[in-house]
Amino acid sequence: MALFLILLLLFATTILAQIPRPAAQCSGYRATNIHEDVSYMTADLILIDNCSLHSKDIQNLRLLVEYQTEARLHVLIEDAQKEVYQVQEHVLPRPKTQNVTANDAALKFSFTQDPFTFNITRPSTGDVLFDTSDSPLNFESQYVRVRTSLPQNPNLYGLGEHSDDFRLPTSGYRRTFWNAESPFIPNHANLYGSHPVYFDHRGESGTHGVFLLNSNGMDIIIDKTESGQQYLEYNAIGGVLDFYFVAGPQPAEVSKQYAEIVGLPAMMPYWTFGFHQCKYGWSTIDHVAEVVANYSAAGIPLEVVWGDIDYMEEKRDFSTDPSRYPLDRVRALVDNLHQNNQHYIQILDPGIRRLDSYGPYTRGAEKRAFLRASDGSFYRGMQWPGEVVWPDWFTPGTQDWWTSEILSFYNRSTGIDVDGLWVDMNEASNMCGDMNCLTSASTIITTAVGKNPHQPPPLPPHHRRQTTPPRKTGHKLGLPDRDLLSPTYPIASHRGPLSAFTLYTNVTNADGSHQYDTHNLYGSMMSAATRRALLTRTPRKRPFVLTRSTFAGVAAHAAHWFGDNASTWDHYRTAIRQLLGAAAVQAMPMVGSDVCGFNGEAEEKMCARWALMAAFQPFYRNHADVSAPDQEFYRWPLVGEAARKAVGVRYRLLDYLYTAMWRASEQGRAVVSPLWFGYPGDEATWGVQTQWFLGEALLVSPVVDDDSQTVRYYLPKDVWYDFWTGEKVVSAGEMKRVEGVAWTDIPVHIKGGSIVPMRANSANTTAELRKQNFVITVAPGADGTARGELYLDDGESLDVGDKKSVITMNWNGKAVEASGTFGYDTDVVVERVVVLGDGGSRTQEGPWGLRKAFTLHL
Ligand code: MIG
Repeated sequence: MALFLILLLLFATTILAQIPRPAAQCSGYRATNIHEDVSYMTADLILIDNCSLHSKDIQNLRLLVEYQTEARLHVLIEDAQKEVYQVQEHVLPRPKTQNVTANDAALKFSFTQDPFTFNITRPSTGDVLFDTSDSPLNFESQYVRVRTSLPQNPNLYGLGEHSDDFRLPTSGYRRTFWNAESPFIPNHANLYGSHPVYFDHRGESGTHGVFLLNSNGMDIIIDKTESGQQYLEYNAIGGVLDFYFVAGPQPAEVSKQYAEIVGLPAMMPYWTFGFHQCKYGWSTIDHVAEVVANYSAAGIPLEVVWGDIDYMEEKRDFSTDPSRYPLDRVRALVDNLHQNNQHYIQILDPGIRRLDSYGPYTRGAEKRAFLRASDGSFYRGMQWPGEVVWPDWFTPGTQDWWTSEILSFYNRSTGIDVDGLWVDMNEASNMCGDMNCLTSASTIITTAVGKNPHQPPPLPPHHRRQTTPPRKTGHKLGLPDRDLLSPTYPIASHRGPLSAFTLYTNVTNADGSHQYDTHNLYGSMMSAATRRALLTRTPRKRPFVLTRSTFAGVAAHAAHWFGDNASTWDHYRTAIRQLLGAAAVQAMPMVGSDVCGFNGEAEEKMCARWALMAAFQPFYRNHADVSAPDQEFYRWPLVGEAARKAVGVRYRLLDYLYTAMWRASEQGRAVVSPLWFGYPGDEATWGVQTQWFLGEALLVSPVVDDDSQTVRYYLPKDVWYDFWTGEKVVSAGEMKRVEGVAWTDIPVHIKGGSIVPMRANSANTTAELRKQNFVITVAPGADGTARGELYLDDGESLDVGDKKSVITMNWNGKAVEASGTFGYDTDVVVERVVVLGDGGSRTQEGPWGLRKAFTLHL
């Protein structure tokens, strides 16, 4: 591992040392045949002069501009022949246009004709949001470039997945999109997912979002020209320019508008908000049973236990190791968990062992479910089980096969009754370091070989050849005659060439598209296929899928964790930045890091802090590598104490979190947001990346410095209440410094003007939690009023129909009026209302039922 790390670092530094080249100027395109209507316009774009910077110029382009909604403007520049690859509609369904009149829209498109350049403005303020006039566009077969000028030092966020600052650097910064297995989540590197969306926050004058719907490998450069002009530049190695601009103007509205484009996140089952424990390296089922027992003995609620690849026989999907994880013992454990209202999830990898005696392989082969090399044989590579083939998600046969393997292995009466599935290695990760699987540059391969006596000899070079099936124009599946292995424009992937450690990019998918264009979609497609399989297995319940690799829109199918971080304070802080990027910008609410860190040894105090911090983040799972010591919360007294407190308070707040999740799945409202979402005009908030809002009422401000008991956090100008003591804090917009924060404490504030529903008591499982009554906490704002919301349903149905309650609560200084819909039948009541205020809190005992509207008088 150490050698691997060093190689990785060497490689990353070589790449990072290169400064982005100044973009050469070509003459670009001329707009002709312009047709303007009230809600859209079209034009032909004709190449002015050959330029061919990196590949062949495309002569004729077509422009479409659509005023899709008042807040959303669509700008598509595609090749006139419609051959260039575009993300398949079934992979990412496009939002429908509502054809609003340009005059009613919040954004305005303008252009110059010769050369063609365009800009996007916000007429209400006159702000120029996007402006390509400084450099005409390049649209080549393997290189697409467009650059926008920006105001100096803009506040840009997003462009995940990365581990860098939440507010992106504004000079010399490059973001590469190429999904890659990325141990230790290095900075300034492409990680597991690609989300070409950024938010540009301009304080009082508004926030907008820019999404480039393009799955090709790309570098986005944020820098300044020699003359000091700020810009952001897209350099893609294929695909079209399919831009969506959303107007906000409030940051929270930009989140919603983006979620509407890529798809609203799937509603999560209630139990998935419980605490999860995982570990790579639980070598026997007995060990797992011990962990469960230890949690129980330690009095730390454990909701979900996970099975990493340890359960498998020779690391093969859909198998259990007969001696270490005998099927009947696994079944017994799962039964036991279920009897105790706990849950079980297992991992699946996409690499399928190529072996004639292995059913999942032979059945997949029959269904033609696997990717093929150019000679027609199955495309092969190396993964944990040895030589593998990979599912081709672009053919219906693959879904059938995947579903039927899942149905049979996870059969409730004969197999393992999992409650959800975890899909890993789906970048897709290939342990072959080079094109012929000959590289031993990475110790990963040696490890794999060492662990697997059946390692086949290196693969023949038959994968190198490339064929292009004859096709009609208009298919949008990719131009012919491209160099699908080594395009001239080298994106800066920290794993090296495009095909290194993944599927070779010249592999053709069943529909005729190529991995070159679809690489970044592999993980999302596997997530969607797994979700569909779970829906077939249990049609009326919400599936739960956790995925490592992602693309824009993945949250409609799956939750996501941030991959293989390390057990360091640095990655403890990184987890907050990643949370903000994913949840607030990329419309992925159900996310979290490996709590206490994946690689390396977790230290007690750090793990205690992490246990507390992650309790206030949506997906809450402790996980570690096979080479890391066990790090369950009960292993240290301090962490145990922190965890009991953390899980306890999280569970009391679970319905508050669940309500936020429901809002996200209904409307795209962010579950987690940065301070500036709440205080867009307050400049002091724009760079904050160590605090976050959970829902709209709770501001979490953990201690973030290494081994420190001092915290500095910002409280914007407002009325706040200490979450733990109820003490009122009126801030003029101040940095607070608190010393002596116990290792079992985390600062949290309630924003004035909020009502927070909480369960009166925590419980050992979420099933028990659902039986607890509520306490309503009212935190009046400066004007003396407050509002909040409570969503209730059965916690698991895919479609709850009318059987839900959406309760709006308003405090007017004297009473809480609760109204809304009350379709969820429950005996649970509001047992108490607490109003926070100057001289301490006032309490009124209930009960008030939750079956109809009620008023809580004080
Ligand atoms: O190459 O399944 O990110 O969470 O424990 C490592 C074993 C493979 C990587 C995942 C990690 C998981 C591990 N997997």
